[in-house]
Amino acid sequence: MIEEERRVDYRRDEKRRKENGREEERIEERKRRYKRRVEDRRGEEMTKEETWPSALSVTRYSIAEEMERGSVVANLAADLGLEPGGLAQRELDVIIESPLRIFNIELGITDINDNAPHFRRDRVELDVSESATPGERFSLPNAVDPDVGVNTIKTYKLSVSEQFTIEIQTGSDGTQYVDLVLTQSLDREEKAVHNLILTAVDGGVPVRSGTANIIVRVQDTNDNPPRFDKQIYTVNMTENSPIGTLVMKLNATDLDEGVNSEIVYSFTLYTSEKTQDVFALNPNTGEITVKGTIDYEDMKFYEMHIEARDKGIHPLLGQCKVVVHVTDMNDNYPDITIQSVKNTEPRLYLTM
Ligand SMILES: [Ca+2]
Ligand SMILES: [Ca+2]
Ligand SMILES: [Ca+2]
Ligand SMILES: [Ca+2]
Repeated sequence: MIEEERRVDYRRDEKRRKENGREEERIEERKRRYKRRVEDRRGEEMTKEETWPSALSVTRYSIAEEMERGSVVANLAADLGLEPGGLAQRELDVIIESPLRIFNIELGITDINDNAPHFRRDRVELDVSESATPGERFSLPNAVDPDVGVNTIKTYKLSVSEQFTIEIQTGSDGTQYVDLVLTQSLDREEKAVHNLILTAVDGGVPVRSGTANIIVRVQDTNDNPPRFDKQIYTVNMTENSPIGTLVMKLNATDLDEGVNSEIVYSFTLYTSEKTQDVFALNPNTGEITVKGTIDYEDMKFYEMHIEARDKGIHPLLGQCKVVVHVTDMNDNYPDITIQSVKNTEPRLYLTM
């Protein structure tokens, strides 16, 4: 184990030595080149135009001698109009007049972490179906940070969520792409909107970050049937209740949204024709009203089997039963009813 570490250390040191060697060679070569240039020009009558025909502008700085170490001389990037990305390493020629000498100076310019990661769109709305399956991915915007190296974007973080996480993919050019990944099924009826915060973090010291609000709107699917609050409703009705009398109003509920929650009521096939002649059911309001004669002597009770169906593309339904008990109005008193019977001579019936 220790032996292994030593070997790694040795290799690292050797690599560093090689790199240093190469660097020294480069510096030596540069020194030789500039020595030749200075010698070539020595003795010539040098004017600025002749010496630097391609230099369109000359940037001069005056530096007082014995300036304190670490003093800021100039903002070279701003003066030369350079982007931070192009600043990592620059070669400069420095001319000192009388006597004329030219120095080539290589400046290593250190980027400072003065930019925070920034999202071009700080609010993103995503529509995700309630029926989306865990593992589904949705693209999120990435942030930009004009700094370079460690000072640019390092990673992304997502606020705590039970249903979502992020996965970062790195493109061939090093750009990071962020995917929102569903980790758990959604239920619009439980939570219709998820507010998430995506944070881009850079690797600078101190760390800087930028955020974007990710608003996930859960789109409804028809996953709830209409429900009645009871399976059986019992109603007492007196016989001969006038036509139009309200028996009851059904009120099934459906937790879904829009047409997925709109309900249509109807009698099922288990409701007899006779019952359907006596009672009317409004398909939209769920109101049951009297439409025929309720006669105790004819029927002591009626049974209506009713279904509520939603208007979803794949409709779901709920069922209930309404039992109407007919109460006799004439328990103790004789009653005379005159009935006209078709195609026969009028007759008088006396019923008790
Ligand atoms: Ca930065
Ligand atoms: Ca649901
Ligand atoms: Ca529904
Ligand atoms: Ca739903």
